[in-house]
This record gives sequence, C-alpha cells and structure tokens, in this order.
Amino acid sequence: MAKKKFYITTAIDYPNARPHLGHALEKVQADAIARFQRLQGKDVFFQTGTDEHGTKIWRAAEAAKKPVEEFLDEQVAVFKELCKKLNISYDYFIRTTDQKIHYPGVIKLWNELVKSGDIFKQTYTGLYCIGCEAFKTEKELVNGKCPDHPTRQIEEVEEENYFFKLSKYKEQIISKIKSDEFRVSPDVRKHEILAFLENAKDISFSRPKTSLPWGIPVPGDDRQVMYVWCDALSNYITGIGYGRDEENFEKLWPADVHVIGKDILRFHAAFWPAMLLSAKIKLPKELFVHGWILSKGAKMGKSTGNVLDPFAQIEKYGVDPFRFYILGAMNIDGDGEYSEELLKERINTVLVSNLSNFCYRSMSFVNKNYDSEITGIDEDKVIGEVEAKFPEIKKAYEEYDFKKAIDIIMEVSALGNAYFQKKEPWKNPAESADVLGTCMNIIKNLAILCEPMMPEFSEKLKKQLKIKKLSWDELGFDLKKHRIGTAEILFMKIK
Ligand code: ME8
Repeated sequence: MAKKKFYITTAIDYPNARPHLGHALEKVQADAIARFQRLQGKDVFFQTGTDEHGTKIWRAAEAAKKPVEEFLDEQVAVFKELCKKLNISYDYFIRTTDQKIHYPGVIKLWNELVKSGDIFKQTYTGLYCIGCEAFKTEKELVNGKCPDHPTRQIEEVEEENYFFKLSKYKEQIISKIKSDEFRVSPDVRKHEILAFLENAKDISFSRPKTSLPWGIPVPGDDRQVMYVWCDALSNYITGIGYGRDEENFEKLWPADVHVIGKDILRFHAAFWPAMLLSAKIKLPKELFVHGWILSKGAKMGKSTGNVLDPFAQIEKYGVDPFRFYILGAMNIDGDGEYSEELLKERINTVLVSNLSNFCYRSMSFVNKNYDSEITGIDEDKVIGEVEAKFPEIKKAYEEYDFKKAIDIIMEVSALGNAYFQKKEPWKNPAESADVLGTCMNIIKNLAILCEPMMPEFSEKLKKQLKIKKLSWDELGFDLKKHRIGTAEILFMKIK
C-alpha cells in the first residue's frame, strides 16, 4: 500500500540579520513533528526557507553596502548552516527570490485572484511597521510604536495600492475554523483569530515600486510590487510545484500542518485562507501556532536586541541537549523563557542523572557480566507500566505538546532506573541476566520515543544496542537473544 503523505512547513524567515533562538525553536518543533510522522510510516515532505523581499531586507543590504543578491546569498547560507547544526531533516529550502521555483506560482496565484474579481486599486493612507512588514492601526500601537518592534519608527504612508477583498471570505473562513475543517491550534489562537475575523477589512496587497524597490512586480503593472505577505505566503504552494509542476502540487497539497509563531497568526489564519478560497485552492488542514521564546521576560528578536546566538548555544551544550531544552521550555499555549541556568539544570537532572545514567549503567552491566549478550526478559510489572506510556506519548506528539512528550518519556527512563535499583542485579549477576534483558528493551523503546526530539542521541543508542532503524510499530519488549555493542556515556554533566 502506498504510504500516506504528510506535508509540513515552517514560516520562512527574514534573513535581514542572523537567525535567533525563535527561528531555531520553530525549526526544531517542525523537525520533531516531521520525524514523528516518519516514524509513523508517513511519506513526509518538510519545507522551510527564507522570505527575501521587502523594505527590511533592502535596507539591511544597503547598510551592509552590498548588492542585495550578494547580501542575501551570504545571509541565507547562515540560515541553512543553522538547519544543519540543528539536524533539521527538511526536504526543500525555498527562497522567495528564486525566479524559477517561486515566481511562476506567485504570478499564477495573483492572476487567479484577479480572475475572481478580488483585486482592486485604492489610495491608501496608513501607518507602516517595517519590523512586521505590515500596516498598523492607531489602536495597535503603544506610545506610537509597534509593541513587537519598539525600537523601530512607524512610517506614515500615503500611496496607491492594489487591495484584496479579504472581507468577502471572512464568513467562510470563520465557519471552517469553527468546525476545525481548517484547524487552528492551540485553542487560545483559534479564539484570537475568530475575534479578529469578525471585523476583518480588505487588505493592501501591493506597494508602489518607489516605496518598495525590492519585490515581485505585479503582473501587468510593473510600477507596483507585490506586498511581501502575498509573495511570502504563496511559498507553501510554489515550493511543491504550483504554477510549474502541478502533478507534484496535487500530490502534496493541502499541507497537513503549517508551523508558525503567534505574531503571524493573522496572515496565516485570515489572509492565507482567503487567498486560497479566492483561487479555489483547498485550505491547509492545520495551523500550529507556537509562542515566543523570551529572554528575561521579553520577546527575543532581531528588532528587540536581546538575541542569544543559537550557534553559540549549540556549540556550548550540544545539539540534542539544546533541542531537548528548547522543546521542553515552551508551554503549548504560552511562551517559554530561555535561560542558561535552567538549561544546565535540566540537562544535569534529566538528561544526565535520569536518561543517560539508566542507559549507561545497564548497558555497561551487560558488557561486563554477560559478554554483551542478553537471552531473555524478566516479566516484571514494569513492562506494563512502560507500555502504558506509549499511547500517552503518541498523543502528546500528535498535539505538538513536546513538553508533555518529554516529561512522559523521562518517566519511562525513571521507571527503568527504579526497576534496576529495585532488582539490585549487582548483588547476584549470575541470576540477573533477564533483568538486564528487560532493561535493554526499555532502552530500545527509549531510542524510538526520543528520536523525533533527539535524533543524534537516538542514533547513538541504536548503535550501542546494535539495532537498525526502528519505527513506532516496533515499540515493545521483543528483544530476546541479542548481542549489544559497547556502552558509552551519552550525556555529560555540565558544570
Ligand atoms: O515573520 N520566539 O519572519 P521572521 C519564537 N518572514 N518564535 C519566533 C520568535 C521568538 N522570539 N521570533 C520570531 C516572518 N519567531 C515572515 C514569515 S511566512 C509566510 C513569513 C518566529 O524571520 C516567527 O513567529 O520575523 C515566525 O514564525 C518565524 O520565527 C520567522 O520570523
């Protein structure tokens, strides 16, 4: 039987500055989902990329005194490097300046909206935040500044723009979100967007070339450039072939989930579905909206200045401890504080004292006492206790509650530790071989359960256990006569 497809995307990042921890968080969350779905046997297509047009990029290139293309190539290389360092298993990295891959679909989409009678021209006076690349109302400002970009000046703009009839679609979108046909999760975001949609107005969809010199020209009017959000949102369909490889597009669309941060909810849960409805394209199945990584209570971001460098953090603590911490730091419906103090404590108490300790002490026991071979298992009640956790962990992954998934997985490891302790195999190794057989099976299960979040750890564990690629279906206690490899310590204590 053909595998079921699963198409997942992240937001595409603005490469005007170096990537920050917020970018890292989103990539790691999406990667954990992609890996979890692969473990379920799905045929996953995972897309990420960069959003390369707009005033912010143009001005950053000017400030760097570089031609914009050269500036972007250098910046994008850093974003790709971050993905590599983070072990992100993406299948395609889209760049919105890619004229072969991205432009044909954007132009096709624009023309579809025109055909539906949803694009019109109007003079517009408004307040523009370059940080958001969006128009703002007076009400949205705090002391005349955008609350998300308090260091940037709001610009007053008067210009003739093309508009898109968002208001025409708001009832349809509200009904699809309410019924979960287009699921917005977690619930707090669903309620937020429903409230916004009640009063949704038509939106600016282009800007004159004189105010936005860096963008995709409007088809048939090259004095106008597409507003960045129109050009950016379409990446989700152009990357998989819309406008150039319709067969692949049909195969992968609709997206199973778009992973985004809460500041761009409106674009994804109002503008994007309206554009798709106008173009008679199916809506994505789900939008998963994460909160912000905070540093000392404030949003970490390029415009706010309180940026911790993800490269330095990965270098210092290792990729899996970093992934483990950042995934566990976020509340599903709120924000998460990034603190190196907390990170160290979590690594030492959870990864080192619980997980790594259990794996190392039991595998090295097998190496020493049974010439690395197990022959059977001890049918202790721990088996049932561990197995009872599997559906709970699956549910947490399916709900993108990584914090919960981590906590339950660590309970599995704690059960293993307590079992080893209770059985005291060191007192009588000759009689305890099956106890260690049970421990090796718990470790095998941990290798599967941890894979979406800590792929490198999982790989090492499989190598030490001498077992091949595993899928979620192979959870259980079936490892009987088996020779393992040499145990090595997996996580070191951090001072
Ligand atoms: O918004 N914590 O790009 P971007 C968590 N190009 N997530 C954060 C964050 C933080 N402190 N700061 C940013 C854009 N993010 C657009 C997207 S998609 C068609 C276009 C998240 O580089 C943010 O919410 O500002 C978004 O999902 C992603 O990082 C890229 O942000």
